[in-house]
Amino acid sequence: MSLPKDFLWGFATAALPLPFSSPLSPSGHLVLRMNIILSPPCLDPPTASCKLLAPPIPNSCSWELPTIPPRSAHLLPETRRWLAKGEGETNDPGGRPSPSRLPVLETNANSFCSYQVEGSPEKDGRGPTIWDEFCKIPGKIADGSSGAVACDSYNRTAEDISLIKSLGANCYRFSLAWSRIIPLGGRNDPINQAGIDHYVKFVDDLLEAGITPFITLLHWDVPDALDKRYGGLLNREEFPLDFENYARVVYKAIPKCKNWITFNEPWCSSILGYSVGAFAPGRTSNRDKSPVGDSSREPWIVGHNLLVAHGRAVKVYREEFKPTQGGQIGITLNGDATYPWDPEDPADVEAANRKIEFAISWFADPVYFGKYPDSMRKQLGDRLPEFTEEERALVQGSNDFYGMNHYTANYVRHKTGTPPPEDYLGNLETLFWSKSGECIGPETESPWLRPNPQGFRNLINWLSKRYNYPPIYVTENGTSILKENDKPVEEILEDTLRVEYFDTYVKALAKAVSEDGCNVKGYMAWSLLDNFEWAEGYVTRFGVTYVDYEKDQKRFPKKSAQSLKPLFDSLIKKD
Ligand code: GBH
Repeated sequence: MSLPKDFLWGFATAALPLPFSSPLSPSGHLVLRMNIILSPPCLDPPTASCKLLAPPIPNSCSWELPTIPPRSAHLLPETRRWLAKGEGETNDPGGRPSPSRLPVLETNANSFCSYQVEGSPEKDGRGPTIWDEFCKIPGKIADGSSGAVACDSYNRTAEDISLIKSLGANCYRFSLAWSRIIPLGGRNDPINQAGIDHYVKFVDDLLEAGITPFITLLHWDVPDALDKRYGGLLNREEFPLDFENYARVVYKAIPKCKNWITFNEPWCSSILGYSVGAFAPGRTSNRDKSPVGDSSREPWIVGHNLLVAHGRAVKVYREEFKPTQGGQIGITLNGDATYPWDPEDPADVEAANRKIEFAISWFADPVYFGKYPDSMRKQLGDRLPEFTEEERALVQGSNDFYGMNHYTANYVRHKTGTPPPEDYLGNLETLFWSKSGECIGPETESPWLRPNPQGFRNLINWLSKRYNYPPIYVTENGTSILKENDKPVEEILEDTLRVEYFDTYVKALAKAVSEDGCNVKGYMAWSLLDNFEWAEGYVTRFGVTYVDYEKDQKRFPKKSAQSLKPLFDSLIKKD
C-alpha cells in the first residue's frame, strides 16, 4: 500500500478570507446586518431580525433584536452568553415572547467573507450572493447564523498559510467569491480590482510557502444580482456566458495558479437549491418552504446549465490560457458510495448502481461521454434537457482531471412503482442498515455522514472503471464528530474519531492506487478550519483546527491536524 512520489496532499476550504473595510457607519464603526433565526415552537413567526448598531467600544458591535429568542439548542455563542445572563426571558402566558430589546452585546467585529470562512458581506466592494440573501430568510439555517461572522481570516492570512505549512501539507484548495471580482456578476458589469488583488496576493503567498493552490471558481455562492436579473442558474443562455466571462477574468489575473476547478458539487446547487430547497436560493415545489420553484423540472435545468457553463469555462482556459500557462482544469462532483440493501436481490444491486448514476454520472457522463445516463433519461423523460450539438461539444471531453468530494456511504433499497415527479434519487431509498442488520458506520454530527472507508475505495474503483482511469484529485474528504461542539475544548482537540477517519480513508485511497491501479494524484482534507457549515450553521465542525468563535476566532490545531503528515509520510514513496 503506497502512494506515488509526486502525490499532493493538503486541505480544502470554500472561500478565502477577504479584507474588511467598507461597511462602516458614519461614526466610523462597523455595521453588520445579520439574522438570528429561532425555530422552537413557542415563537411565531419563528424568527427575529437582528441589526448591529454602532459599537460602544472600538472593534466591537452591539445589536438590537425586535423579539427575544427562547432557549434553543442551536444559538450563536453570543446569544447563548446573553441567555445565560438571564436577560430577556419575556414569554407571555400564551407562550409567546413579547417584543423586547436585546441588551447591548459585544461581538467580535473582525469578520471575513465568502462564504464559509470569510464574512463581511459588503467589504471591499463585494456584491451580495444568493447565500447572503438565503441566510436572511427565517428558519433556513439551523442556528440562525450566516457567513457574516466566520473565521476572521483577513488579519490572519499569513497565520493560516503558516498553519498549513506547519502541518506539512503541500497543496490548498479554496474557492473565490465571484461577487468580489465582479460584484454584479455579469459580462457587462464592472470588475472590482480590490477583490482580484486580494486573491492574487493570496496565491503569491501560498506559492512562496511552497503550497500548490487549487482554485474553485464557484462553490455555490452565485452573485445575487444574476439571480435577480435573469433567474441565475436557471437561465440557459445568460448564465454560461457570464460564468465564461468571470472565468476568463480570473485566469488572466492569476496566471500562477495551475489547478482550476470550475464548480463545486453541481448536484448540491441543483438538488438542494432547486428541489429540496435546503440551500440557496431555496426554490422547491414544497410550498411550506418556498412560494416558488418546481422540483420536478428546475433541478435538471440547473444541472444542465452548470454543465454548459463548465464546458464554456474549460474551452476558454484551453484555448486562451493553457497553451502559455500550462495548467489543468476539471469539475468537482460529490457522491456517496453505495451497497445494495439486499445483495441477493438484483433489483437492489441495480438500484445501488443507479444511485451513483443519479448523483455522479448525471454530470460525469456528459463530461466523459457527451450524454446523460440512460437510467436518468428513462425516469425523467423530457424533464431532463437534451444537449444541443453545440452544448454537447462544449461539455464532452471537458475534464483534465476528475475532482472527487467524498464523505460517506449508504445501503440502497429499490422502490417499486412510478416515482413521484420530485424524486431525484432514482426511485430508491438510502439506509444506514442493511437487510442483515449491518450498520454502515458510526454516527457523526452530520445526519447524512457515517464513516465507511471501504466505500471510498469501492467508489474510486467504480469511477475509474466507468471513466477509463482518469486522473483523480480527491478535493474534499473529512468528517464531523457527534456533539463535538458541546465538548470542552480539551476534548475537542483530542478528535480521535477524525484521526481514525483520515487514517482509514487515506489507507483505502492508497490501496485503490497501489493495489487496484487507480490514478489518484492528490488528496485534500476537508477542512483546515472549523467554518460556516451552510444550512447547519456553526454547530457542526469539520475542521482539523478548532476555531473559537467566542474568543477572537483563535485557532487550535486538533490531534487530527498533526496526524496527516506522518500518515502521508508513511505512504508516499520516497524515490
Ligand atoms: C461538502 O459537501 C461541501 O462541499 C462543503 O462545503 C461542506 O462544508 C462539506 O460538505 C461538509 O458538509 O441533507 O440529507 O439531503 C458534501 C456533500 C452533499 C453532503 C449533500 C450533504 C446533503 C444530504 N454533501 N448532502 S441531505
